[in-house]
Amino acid sequence: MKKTAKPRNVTEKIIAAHLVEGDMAVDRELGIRIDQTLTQDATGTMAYLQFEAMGLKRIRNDLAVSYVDHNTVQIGFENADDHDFLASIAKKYGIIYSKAGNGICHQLHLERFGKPGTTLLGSDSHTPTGGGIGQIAIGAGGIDIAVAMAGGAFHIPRPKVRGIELTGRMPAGTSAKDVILKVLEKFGTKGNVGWIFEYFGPGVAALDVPSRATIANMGAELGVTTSVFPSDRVTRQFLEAQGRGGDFTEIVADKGASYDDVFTVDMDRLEPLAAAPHSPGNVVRVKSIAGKKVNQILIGSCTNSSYRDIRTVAQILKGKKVAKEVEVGIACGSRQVVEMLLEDGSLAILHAAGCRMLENACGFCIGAHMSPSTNAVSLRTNNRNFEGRSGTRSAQVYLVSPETAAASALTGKVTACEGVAKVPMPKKFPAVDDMFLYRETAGKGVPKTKIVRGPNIAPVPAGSAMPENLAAKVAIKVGDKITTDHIMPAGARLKYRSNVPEYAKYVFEPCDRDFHDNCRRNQSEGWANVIVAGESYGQGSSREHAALCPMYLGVKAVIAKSIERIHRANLINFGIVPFEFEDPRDYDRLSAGERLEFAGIARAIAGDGRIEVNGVKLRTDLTAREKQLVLKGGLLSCLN
Ligand code: MIC
Ligand code: SF4
Repeated sequence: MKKTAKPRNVTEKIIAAHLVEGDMAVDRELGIRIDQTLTQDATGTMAYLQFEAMGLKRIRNDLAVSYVDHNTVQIGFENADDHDFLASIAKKYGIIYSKAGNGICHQLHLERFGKPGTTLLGSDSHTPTGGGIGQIAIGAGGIDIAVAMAGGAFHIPRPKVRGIELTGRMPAGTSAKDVILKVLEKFGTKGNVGWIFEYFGPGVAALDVPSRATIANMGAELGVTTSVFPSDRVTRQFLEAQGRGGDFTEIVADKGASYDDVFTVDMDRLEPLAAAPHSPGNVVRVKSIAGKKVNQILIGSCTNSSYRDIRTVAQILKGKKVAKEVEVGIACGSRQVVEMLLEDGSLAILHAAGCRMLENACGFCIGAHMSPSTNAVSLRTNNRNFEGRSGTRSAQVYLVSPETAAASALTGKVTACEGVAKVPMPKKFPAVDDMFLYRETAGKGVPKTKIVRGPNIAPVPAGSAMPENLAAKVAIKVGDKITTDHIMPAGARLKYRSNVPEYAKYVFEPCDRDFHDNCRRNQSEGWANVIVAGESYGQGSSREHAALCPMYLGVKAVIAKSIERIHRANLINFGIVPFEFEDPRDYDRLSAGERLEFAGIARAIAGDGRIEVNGVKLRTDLTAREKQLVLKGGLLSCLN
């Protein structure tokens, strides 16, 4: 009898088509080919310095785009110097460059470049936004992007695929943001490492691409590898309207395809939700906080800045004024969005309602501006509300849908939206591409280009090989759910991203201002440094600086109850061992300042990853590839 192929889900199809190392049925780690890469300026400078160090003439993947959207405030010379550096690198190596003001990387990539069925690797944790268009789109550290641009594979743990079945239709006043908040309510921000969430079911067809992108985007908060939607009729219409019908491929799960687990969201029963301070996983009903006085409302970010989102807000605010005491700011995701809002009169509505129109950039989302006042309540449509990320430690930030944000703007209090007309997907989106540079030399480059390097661009520091025995001190002991915003703060410090010695001065600034000096002192006395942490260490961003700067300060190991995916990969890429406690209760037995003797650490890493230190049993579960990275002092040392 003829053997019929096993039915496959969308994830399996795309990964199988890109597999270059490993066997999907048996191996722990898979190597996949990367078609497209994206960087943003805050992580891009390092990625390109690392790419330069590889000595290639041009990029080797299909498409690389360098976006400038994070550091656009330009107080002082640093940001502008970085932009010049990025532009010159792009020109030289065949990368498309998106100028500051063009928009937010994920929104722009979805509109202009994302292609169903391809792989996308981005130096930003919200790269999975591309899952909304049927891409396997993954966030990673800058050095992984550099390797992918050089044609190298990217390694992921063999995914477990959770099918998220969408049934029913969203009730009035709810939207995609409420769907992903529902998923976050169920699965939280920890414990999802290694999973891919794939959306399926009858409810999917009713979601337009921007809504799918919102859900895939904020899947990053779950800590999953990525999230993905099928590429279907809706995807085709979106691409055709973008003038990119040729980029469409249908990718849907086969009949009878299975998942490792299934969770159903009955959208008929959805209600407006919010993530309360200080975690995207802290989900509450909007009803339960209704009437709370609000000081600030900010709409935008890569989660909710599409034409669909801002047009919805305009419909709610039409002919009305925002409440007198509330500050309302709106940042569109791209110039295409702005152009459409100009054309259909939405911008005039928002202006007349009393909104502050902000630049098409990350801006408020990363605390680069618009910090709220002391103890303020700020309602935002972005994806993260970690303590202090807004720039104001005492602020209470709630994450909500654009519908809830707009309804609340009118009352000055948390208010659920009772309903608003659905924004029809435009038949045609205008191509507003003039702030993309070097498209004509994409993939080829202009080799003679001189790289512009201002004084803020410092060389990438090198790692050191793991010694046979390690004498270390616990430089800091932190608790559970420490985010990369705690480890390497952004906001006012963001401008030092291309200058590791300077940026390293602020490692753990929100937790312990003496961390840098303590590490330096330990280093000068011949000790290595160790970080001790609780559950889910390194949540949030892909910023490799949260590993690179500690490496620069002599950190050789992190000992935690658990470590999140991207951060774990970044630690390994910079030669820092990610240890976990065999018995999490032993966390209580280690204290800050304690001396730790790692006898035979290199042997343990090369072997089964187990070691006993000061009577505490630790383990690190590394693949053969990862062992090499840690032993040699990181990825750059292995490449050179
Ligand atoms: C974020 O949302 O935290 C960021 C800023 O976009 C980061 C990247 C960075 O730290 O530069 C991310 O999500 O990876
Ligand atoms: Fe930018 Fe915020 Fe999106 Fe990060 S989450 S890419 S800071 S808009």
